[in-house]
Amino acid sequence: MNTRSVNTLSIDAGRLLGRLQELGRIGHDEQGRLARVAATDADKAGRDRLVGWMKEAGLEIAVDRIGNVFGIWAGAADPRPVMVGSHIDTVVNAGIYDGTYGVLAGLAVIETLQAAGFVPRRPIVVVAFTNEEGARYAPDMMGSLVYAGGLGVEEALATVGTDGSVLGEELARIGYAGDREPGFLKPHAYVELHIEQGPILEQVGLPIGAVETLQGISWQRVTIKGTANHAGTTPMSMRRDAGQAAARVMTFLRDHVTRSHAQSVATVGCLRLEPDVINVIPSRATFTVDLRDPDESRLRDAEAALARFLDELSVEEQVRISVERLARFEPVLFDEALVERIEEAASRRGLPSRRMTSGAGHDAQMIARIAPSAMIFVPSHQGISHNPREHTEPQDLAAGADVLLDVVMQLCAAP
Ligand code: HGY
Ligand code: MN
Ligand code: MN
Repeated sequence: MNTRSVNTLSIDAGRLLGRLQELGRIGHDEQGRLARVAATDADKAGRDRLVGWMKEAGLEIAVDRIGNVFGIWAGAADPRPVMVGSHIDTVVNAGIYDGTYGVLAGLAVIETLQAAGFVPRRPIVVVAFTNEEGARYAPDMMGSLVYAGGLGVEEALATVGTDGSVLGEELARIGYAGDREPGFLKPHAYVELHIEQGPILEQVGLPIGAVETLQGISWQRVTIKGTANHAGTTPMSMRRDAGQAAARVMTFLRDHVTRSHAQSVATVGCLRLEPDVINVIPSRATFTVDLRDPDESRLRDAEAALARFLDELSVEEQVRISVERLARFEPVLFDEALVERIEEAASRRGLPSRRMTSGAGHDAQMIARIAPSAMIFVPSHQGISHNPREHTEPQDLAAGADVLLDVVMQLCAAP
């Protein structure tokens, strides 16, 4: 089998869709929300199901020390594998496609090539990286960051979660504290297929995005300490209200990014007030700030503007403010030759595509540190993601997987 017949093959779309639905039913919480949060029992259940499918495909299973799971189709001449994959951990109240689609489509690519008698020049590996979402342990994209050498594995394993758990203990508890050293496979290339999670492809009516860049990400946790006092007897002028101060930060962020540039975004996703009682002025506010921008200097400006605002705020509101950095990743440029392969593969199948920047963080941005990497996007209905209403049309899911198939075949056939 060689590349001439590269686009006569197609993945088994029915099996891919069935597995997406099946995995989407694994890991719901007591409120019925999909929550395969990293290193929880729900995550274990999803991992176990994925490993089962990998074994059925006859792949060698490897797990590294940060819990990244690899399905390896070994045996080729050249030792450096073509790597595909993404993550299967989710946020809370997640959709069923974010991450999971890239892992299951990667597995489908291997199964399709095996069934077609394709003999790859290189091993092909499908990977599910640990803790891409960062919902329990910061930073996000942690498993791929450790794999790429951007974070020490011991430091990562010692990370304390939002629930007080320790990642290394949890990975051991769920049976995924592996023995391979992160980075044990040096990819020839890494291609990640993912839903766009934004509105662009659907708005412009295109089935494929060739992702060439990924924006910068800044995560911080802010703690504001004021004074608890009586909600009824304390005059407004005498309050040291941590809740009011937090509210001013939230509106400052929105005003700052909307004033500065259409592409900048700011989110306060977590907010906790203490003592959280209706008639007590909050003594403490703890919240997270997620700032993102495709432009590194603009992102730095936003961080600096926030820091200045917090200094002024602490004086005006007579509160004490402390900030903890949780994650900081500069914008990433993907491999130009790989992006062109994605565009060409789509075009050969009659699928129009456009170049894009990813608004979301992805494992590809970390693996880009150690190997040529790029991403393929498919449309998200109404741009919705991190939400059970996340949806991509079956024909778009199949088309994206076929483009991945063709790119992988090209990479495995070329010297
Ligand atoms: O935060 C992100 O963009 C990704 O979903 N972890
Ligand atoms: Mn994702
Ligand atoms: Mn996500």
